[in-house]
Amino acid sequence: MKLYGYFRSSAAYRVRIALNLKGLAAEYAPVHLVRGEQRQAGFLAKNPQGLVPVLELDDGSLLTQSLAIIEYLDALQPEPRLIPTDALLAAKVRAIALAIACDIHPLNNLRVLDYLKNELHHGREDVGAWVRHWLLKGGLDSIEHMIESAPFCFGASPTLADVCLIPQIFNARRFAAPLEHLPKIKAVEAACAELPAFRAAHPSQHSDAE
Ligand SMILES: N[C@@H](CCC(=O)N[C@@H](CS)C(=O)NCC(=O)O)C(=O)O
Repeated sequence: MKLYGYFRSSAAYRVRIALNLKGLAAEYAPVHLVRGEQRQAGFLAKNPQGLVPVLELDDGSLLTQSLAIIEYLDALQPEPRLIPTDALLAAKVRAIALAIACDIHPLNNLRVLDYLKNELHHGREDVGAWVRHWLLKGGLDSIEHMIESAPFCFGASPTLADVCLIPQIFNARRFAAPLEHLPKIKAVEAACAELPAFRAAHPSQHSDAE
């Protein structure tokens, strides 16, 4: 398998954590998002959306969308399960994952921030305020109340919820969003930091880290 990603991409970070938790190896192929490599024809042929991650399977199949990729990995290698078999718990896990992937992350994506800067001519301070606002308001502030137990979002082992939360916390810290008022989120962050699978997936650990 080959994972197309970018060290700081939180969506690719989710897939790296999932691969590591499952002990699956994937070659890493960096796509430099700031230089616009995701919009070049060669990459658009892999993902017409021009977004990372893309997981290329050994038979050439191309998978896009981090949550779809992780669902595929969970089916391929069921242990450890990231989406619980219990339907009620699975719905709760997916609710946190989707709150991050559908409601928080798209508002803070590179192309959205570039549009604010380059087309609408907002300055760096405005863009930072936008990011912090949408990260917290109805975002991490709400997820704090959706976390049910310790040490991970839903008990003793990490699920898709933790896999999505940790990269979003990384983004929050990168943009200096205050997290002091979110004790459950900080506790999950501390628990995940103990696991080699999460540590090895951190953006600083990748060949394209800057
Ligand atoms: N919903 C997608 C989001 C993918 C996404 O937005 N990736 C970002 C990096 S985190 C990207 O490639 N951005 C490039 C751009 O904005 O031009 C997923 O979960 O895979």
